[in-house]
Amino acid sequence: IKDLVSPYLSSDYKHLQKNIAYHLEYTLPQTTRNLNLFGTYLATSYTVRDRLLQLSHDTQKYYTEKKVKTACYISIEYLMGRFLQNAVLNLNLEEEYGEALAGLGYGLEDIYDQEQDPALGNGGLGRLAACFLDTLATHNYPAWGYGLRYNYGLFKQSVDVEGDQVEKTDVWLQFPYPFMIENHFIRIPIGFYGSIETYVDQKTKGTRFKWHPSEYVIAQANDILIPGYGTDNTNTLRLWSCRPIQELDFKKFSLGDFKGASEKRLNAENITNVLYPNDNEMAGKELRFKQQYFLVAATLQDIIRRLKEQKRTIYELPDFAAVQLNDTHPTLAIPELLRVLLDEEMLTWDEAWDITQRTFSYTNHTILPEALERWPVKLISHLLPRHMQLIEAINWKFLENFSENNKESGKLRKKLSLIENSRDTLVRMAWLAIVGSHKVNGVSDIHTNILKDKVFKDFHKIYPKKFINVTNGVTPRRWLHACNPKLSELITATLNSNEWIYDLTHLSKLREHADNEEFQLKWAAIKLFNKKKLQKYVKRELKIDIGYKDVVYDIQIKRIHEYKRQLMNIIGSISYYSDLLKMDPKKRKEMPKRVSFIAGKAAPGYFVAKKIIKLINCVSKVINTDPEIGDVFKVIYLPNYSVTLAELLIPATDVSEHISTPGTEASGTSNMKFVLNGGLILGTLDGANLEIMKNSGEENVFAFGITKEKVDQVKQNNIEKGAYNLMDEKMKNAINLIENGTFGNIENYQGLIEELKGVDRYILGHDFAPYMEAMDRVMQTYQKPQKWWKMSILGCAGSGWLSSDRTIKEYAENIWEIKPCPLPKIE
Ligand code: DL6
Repeated sequence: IKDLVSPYLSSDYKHLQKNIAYHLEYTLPQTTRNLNLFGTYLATSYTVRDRLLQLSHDTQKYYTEKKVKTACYISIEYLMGRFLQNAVLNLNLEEEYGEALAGLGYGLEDIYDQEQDPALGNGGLGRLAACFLDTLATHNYPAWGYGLRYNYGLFKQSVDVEGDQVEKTDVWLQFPYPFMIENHFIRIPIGFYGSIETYVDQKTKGTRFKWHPSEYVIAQANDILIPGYGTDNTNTLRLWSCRPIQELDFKKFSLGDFKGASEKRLNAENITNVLYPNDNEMAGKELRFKQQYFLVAATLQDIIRRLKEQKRTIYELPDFAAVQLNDTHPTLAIPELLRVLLDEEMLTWDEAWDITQRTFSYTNHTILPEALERWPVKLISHLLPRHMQLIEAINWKFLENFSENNKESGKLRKKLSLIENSRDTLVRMAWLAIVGSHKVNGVSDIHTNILKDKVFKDFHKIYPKKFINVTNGVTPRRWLHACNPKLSELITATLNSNEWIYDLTHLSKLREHADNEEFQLKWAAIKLFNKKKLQKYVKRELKIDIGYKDVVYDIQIKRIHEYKRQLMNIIGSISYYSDLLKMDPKKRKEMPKRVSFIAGKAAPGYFVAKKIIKLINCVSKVINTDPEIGDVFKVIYLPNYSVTLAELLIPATDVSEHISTPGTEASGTSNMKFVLNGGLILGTLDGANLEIMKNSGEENVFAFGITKEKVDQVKQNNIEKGAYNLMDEKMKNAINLIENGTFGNIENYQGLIEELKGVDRYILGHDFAPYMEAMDRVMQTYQKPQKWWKMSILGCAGSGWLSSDRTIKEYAENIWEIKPCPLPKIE
C-alpha cells in the first residue's frame, strides 16, 4: 500500500498548489493567468478527488484481499450536502489547503462557498443515509451506498410577493460536479416489459421460467468517494444514471422522423431525470416505479458481479453482502434477487428464498398511511411480469406456511396478504419487505413500538425476533466539528482531546463544566458569534434587520407537513403578537425578545402545506412591519432550506421546535443536531425527542403535551364534539384574526381553518395551551443565563448517544454482521 502512494499525492502545501495549477491548466481547462474563484474551486476539488481515488483503490484492494463482508445500503435518496469541506476535514488537510489557496490569493471558506448543494433527497430519510455513509467510512466498515444520480435534484424554492412558494428546477449538473466520477467500465443492461417463457429443465425435469424483456436501458455507474475522518478507508457511493441502449434510431432518422428517432433515448433518460419531491407521501407514478426497479436491478447485478470477481459462489451471497433496504422504495430487490437466483442461477425455490431472506433487511421510516407504498398489480404485471408472478408465489407460500401453523380465520389471512384487494388490486410493499428480510427495524424506541403494536402487529406476532429498534443518529463530523468550528475547538480544548469527534460519548465529560461560570461564558460567546452570522445572512438575503444580543433565536426547520405542525407554530406567533399589541407599550418594550425562524419546503402538489407557507409569510409581513412591535418579536421565513442552510442555522439556535403530534414523527434527526450544538428542544413526547430527554435529562428539555396513548381519545372527542368547541380561547382568538383578514384574504386559508375547526386531525387545538405555556417557560428561562447555559451544556454532554457512529455499530452488530476493516496505516 505504501508503494502505491505516488509522489503526486504528497500533501505539503506547495505540492497541493502545483496539483491545483495542473488541474486548472489541463482538466478545466483554464490558465493560471486568468484565475477565478469558481475555477479554483473546481481545480481544488479535483486535487481532493485524486487523493480520494488513490485511497479508494487501496481500500477496495484491501477489502478484496481480506474477503470482508460488506454492507450495501440501497436508498432512493441521499441528501449529502456540500462535499469539499467535509472531505478536506476528513483528510485532515485543512491547514495545507488553506496555505496552498492563500498563496493563490483565495480563502478556503470562499472556495467552499462555491460548491452547490447536491440535493438528491427530500429530507430525513436521505440525510440519514448521508450520515451513515460518513460513519461507515470513519469507522472502517466495508460498505457501499447505492442510489440514483438524478439530473434534477430537489427543486429550488423561493417565495413570491404574495407569500407563495415558487419552485424552480435544480439544474445541479449544469456545471461539472468534481466529486462524481462516471465509471465507464460499469454499465449494466436493465430490462422492462416483455413476456415469460416456460420450459422444462432437462436436468431436474421441473418447470423453469425465463423473462424476456422487450425493452432495455443501460445503468451507468457514477461514483462519489466517501472519506472517513482520520482514516484512509474510503468507501463508494454508486449512483446510477439511465442511458439508452441505442442513442439514435437511424431508420426513423433517415425517414425524416427526427422526434421519433430520439424517442427511446429520451424515454430512457427520463428514468433518472428527476427526484420525486414527496416526503412522507407515496408518489404513485409509473416513472417512479421504474426508478425503483432500475435502482435495485442495477445494484444487485453490481453486487453479484463483485462476488463472482472474487471467485465466490452465489451461495455465499449472504456472507458477502448485507443489503439494507432504506424504506420500501427498494423492495423490488426481493423479487429481483429471487428471479436471478431461480431463473439465471438455477437454484431451487428453497435455496433462493433462504439466500434472499438472509441477504436483506428493511428499515421503516414512517407510519403515515399515505406514505406506505402500495403498487397496482396491473402496473407491476405490465412492467415486470416475472416479478409479479414471483410476488404472487411469495405471497402464496407465506400464507400457506402461516396457515399450516395457525388455524386462524380468513380475516387474518386477508390482513397478512401481500396483495390487497381494494378497489384496485395492490401490492403492499412493506409487507413484501417484511416477509423477504431477516430483520426489520424502526428508527426510534417509540416508532419501533408502534410498528410492533400497531402497524405491523400481525407480522410481529409471527416473527417476534425479526423486529428490532435502531434509533437514528447524526454524524458529529458535519454536524458539530465542521459546522460549528468554534464550539468544536472549545470542546477539544476543554476535554484536552479531540477523540469526541469519532467517539461522541466523550462529550459526557462536559458535565463537569456545566456550572463553571467561565466555561458558560465561553459557551455563550460562541452561540452569540453564530447568531451574528445568521443575523448577517438574514440582512443580506431578506433585507430584514433583526437583533441577536439578548434575543432568543427560536427555530423550526423541516419539511412542511401537517403532522409536523408548523401551523401550530404560526398560530402561536399570531396569538403572541395579539397579546403584545394588547400590552401597555412600556411593558411591551421590556418584554424578552424573540425571533421565530421557520424554514422548509412543501411538496409541490401538497396544497395544504403550501397554504401554511403562505400563512407564515403573510403573518411575518404584518408582524415584522408593525411599528408597535419593533424588535420585540419577529417572524422570519427562510426560503430554500437545504443542508448548507441548516449548517448555518443549527449552530445559531437557542431553542428548536419539534412539535409533531405524538406518534407521528418516526424519529426526527435534526433535534439531535440542535442538542449537539447547545440548542434546547421545545418538543412533544414524540420520536427521538423522548430519547433525547432520557439521555440529556428531562429537566434540560422543554417538553409539553400528551403521550401518544392519549391521542386517539382526543381525536375522538374532536369528532364527537367538534374541535372548535373544545379549542383554547387564545387559539380561537388567533383564528379569528386570520378569519377577519388581518393576514390577507381568508380565502387563501379556507381549507386550513375549516380543518382546524372541524376535526383537527393533528390535535393542534388540544395542544395549543401547553405549547404556549412551554414557550413561556423558554422565554423565562432565557432570562436566567446561568440556568440556560447549564441546560445547554448538559444537553450537549448527554448527546454522545445520538451519534450515527452508535447507530451504525448497532446495525453492524445486530443486523449486518459486518466488522471494521481498517487499512494499515502508512508510515
Ligand atoms: O429516519 C429518518 C427520518 C425520520 O427521522 C423522520 O422522522 C421520518 O419522517 C423520515 N421519513 C421519511 C419517509 N419517507 N419516506 N418514505 O423521510 O425518516
